[in-house]
Amino acid sequence: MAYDLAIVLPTFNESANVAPMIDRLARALAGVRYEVIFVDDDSPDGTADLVRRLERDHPNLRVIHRIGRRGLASATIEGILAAAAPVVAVMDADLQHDESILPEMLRRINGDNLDLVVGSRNIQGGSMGQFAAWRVKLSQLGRRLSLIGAEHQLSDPMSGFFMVRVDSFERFAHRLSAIGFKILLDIVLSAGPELRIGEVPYRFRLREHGESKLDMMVGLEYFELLVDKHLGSLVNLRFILFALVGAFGVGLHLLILSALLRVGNIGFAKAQTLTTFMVMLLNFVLNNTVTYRDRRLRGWRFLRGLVTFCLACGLGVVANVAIANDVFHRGLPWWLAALIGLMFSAVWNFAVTSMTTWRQDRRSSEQRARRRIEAAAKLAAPHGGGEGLPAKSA
Ligand SMILES: Nc1nc2c(ncn2[C@@H]2O[C@H](COP(=O)(O)OP(=O)(O)OP(=O)(O)O)[C@@H](O)[C@H]2O)c(=O)[nH]1
Ligand SMILES: [Mg+2]
Repeated sequence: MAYDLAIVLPTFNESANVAPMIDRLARALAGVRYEVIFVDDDSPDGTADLVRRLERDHPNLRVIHRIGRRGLASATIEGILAAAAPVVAVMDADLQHDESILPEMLRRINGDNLDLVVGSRNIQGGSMGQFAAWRVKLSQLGRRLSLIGAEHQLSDPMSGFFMVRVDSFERFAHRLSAIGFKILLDIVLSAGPELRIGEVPYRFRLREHGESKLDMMVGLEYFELLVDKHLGSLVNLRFILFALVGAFGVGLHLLILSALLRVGNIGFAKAQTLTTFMVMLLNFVLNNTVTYRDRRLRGWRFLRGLVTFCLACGLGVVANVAIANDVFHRGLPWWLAALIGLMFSAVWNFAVTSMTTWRQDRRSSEQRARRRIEAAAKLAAPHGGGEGLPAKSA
């Protein structure tokens, strides 16, 4: 069967929405030859298993089940590139996007020869519905930020509801940042001025089942996406986060130290030592949670990481003081000497901790993979005694 349209639905814990979503698509797309591709990141609620079960009665259903991966943008990209149809619609799987405009979007993308059609809540006929006031404000702020330096002035760049032509998408897919939640903005900022865009209004609905995945990280990833798109070739995003955490630590250090000196009955040396350790611990936790969230250390690796982090930063302090002292005595003003020392230790700390504390542990992930292969071989071997799978596979 040749499809005219694919619907890509990224999911994480959306099992309660799967069946209603499929029914609504069937009603909205009567007469259209379409396939539905769920891209699920191994949801603990069994979303992928549920789709697999439904596939038996719906030959146009498919699930891409990703293990050990998370991320809305990357899930969407994989879904689009897996489509057999020439045109793909991307929607949230939580019923918030109005599927009844899909035929109009399809008519526009084909009839007006467009690359991209966006479902917009901000043009005549569209609306944010009953969305909470603070979420509307947040969305508007995001929109304003996204417009800075953009070639296309979309009315709703924060929308997760759009339709794209696959051959156009393939042209710029390698330029996508694939960071965070805002894949439409990523597309528009990556594609260049030649992208032909249309908009169709829709009314945003409230989520009825399941939980929102929106959290602080989504906001952070939005800024990462903008920085990557505008300055990606000039700056290292991880270094910027690392330096911001460090700058926050310096401010906090001064605050805690002044509080300890005023309130506590301890001398300067003790207060300074105590504050240094507290701030180092906090910096480690922040970097582990935010800067290196994709390589987050847990359990005993967290403790080992804390030790290497403190050692690296300790050496950084020594080098910082030595360099600042040297340039100060060469006649530079005190503040410039201090800044040069701080810059050096930021670069040093980042370089050393990225190679020690948060180095990509290939050996342990290889060992994990080997253990998985061996376990699978045992399962595959009849009565546990056969030859099974080879112990090491390519
Ligand atoms: N595959 C995959 N899908 C995700 C991930 N995070 C969110 N999703 C899906 O992306 C869609 C949008 O996520 P939501 O949590 O609804 O985000 P939102 O619409 O901005 O927030 P609400 O309005 O509160 O629902 C939903 O279908 C989610 O299940 C992820 O890490 N991986
Ligand atoms: Mg939602």
